[in-house]
Amino acid sequence: MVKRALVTGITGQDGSYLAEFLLNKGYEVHGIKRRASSFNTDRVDHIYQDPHVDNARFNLHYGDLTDTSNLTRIIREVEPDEVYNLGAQSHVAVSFEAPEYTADVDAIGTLRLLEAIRFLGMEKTTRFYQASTSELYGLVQETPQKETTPFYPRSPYAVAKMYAYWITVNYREAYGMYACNGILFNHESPRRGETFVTRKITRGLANIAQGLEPCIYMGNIDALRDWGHAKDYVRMQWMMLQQHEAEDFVIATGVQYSVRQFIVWAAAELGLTLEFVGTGLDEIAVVADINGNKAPGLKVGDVVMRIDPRYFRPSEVETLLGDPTKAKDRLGWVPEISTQEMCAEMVREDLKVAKRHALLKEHGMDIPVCCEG
Ligand code: NDP
Ligand code: GDR
Repeated sequence: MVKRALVTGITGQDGSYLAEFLLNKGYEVHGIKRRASSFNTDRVDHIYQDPHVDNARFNLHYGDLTDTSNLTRIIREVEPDEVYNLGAQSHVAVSFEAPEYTADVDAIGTLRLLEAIRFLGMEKTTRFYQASTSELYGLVQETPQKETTPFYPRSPYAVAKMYAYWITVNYREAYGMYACNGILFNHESPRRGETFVTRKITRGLANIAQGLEPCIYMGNIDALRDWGHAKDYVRMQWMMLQQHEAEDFVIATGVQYSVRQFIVWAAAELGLTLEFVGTGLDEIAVVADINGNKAPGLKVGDVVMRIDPRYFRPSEVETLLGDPTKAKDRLGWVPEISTQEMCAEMVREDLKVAKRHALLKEHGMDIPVCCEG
């Protein structure tokens, strides 16, 4: 029997990698995409299958986590064996700007899905994965953070995700559902959204190296994160749904670095040695040395990074470090790609795009460059 999976957030970073992974495992994959005024399926276009062809195993449905009847109808039609709830307003800083929407999508959206499964009488047959987050630990109560570490959320996003975490646990306990939380620490890739810090750095520095923009503006570069690769993490999302009993797992690398260190690595991949000068809001990063020919747009002494207070958060998560021992011991999961390798891959991919944009610009085309985030 071919297994059927329904993935919310399929157009996002994780959704696209998970869809590839599940297709490779032989699944029929259904995804929920939002209606937008322009195409929003870039990350899954390469696995798109013509729905007019018989036995297409990749199907997209219009929907939204704020729409109960729509979710219920899709679940009834698809009858999924597994639901992966990856859809979310996932940007922490944006959640301070749009707290109510974030709660509606991230918290109540999760309840809507669980309740639809229960309402349709599928609670004993459909397995449910909830994309929980290390942001739950917020103001950390213990280091490293593991499954038993108390939560202390520090943003509307994290508070909404805390509701989603507990409602998932509650449906497991109340209705015997196979429902579990993956408490995932930050994970990145060349497909990472452009306004998250790693991608903002790799894309921004690649653009600067090609002379497309002068400088990146950053927030708290002393923040410490445990960054893994999204490809490693979606494998674990699937593994969590294949067990005898539903349980919650922390997924992390067990190593942390600062945002500043990530900037240094990304610059090094472009042949640049940086010197950080000044402190606080006046800190800048200056090019101290250049090797190779990846950065024709720069010379020694150029400033490539400045601090802009607009990127500080009203309440910040300063440090996160996960302990993935349970995932390793119980499921044999270990991350295969290191943070530094991932950074290099992201820079290489962003450099390809930047070079192409530089070429277009040279031939008189106007290239929009935006690095808000
Ligand atoms: P992305 O931001 O890349 O993707 C989010 C997805 O959710 C997109 O497909 C987006 O659609 C969709 N979405 C947003 N709002 C709605 C809505 N109202 N209804 C339906 N779908 C919606 O996130 P990631 O792939 O990085 O993360 C996946 C999940 O994992 C998220 O829930 C995130 O909070 C969580 N998480 C992520 C971590 C990370 O480091 N990446 C770590 C821990 C948890 P569209 O493309 O149209 O915007
Ligand atoms: P995070 O990721 O908030 O951890 O949430 P993000 O990459 O946005 O920030 C990481 C850290 O970097 C600091 N920072 C900046 N962040 C952004 N975006 N832009 C900047 O200019 C900047 N300068 C410094 C931030 O303050 C923060 O400390 C991500 C999301 O994917 C969530 O959905 C997920 O749940 C968590 O990871 C785990």
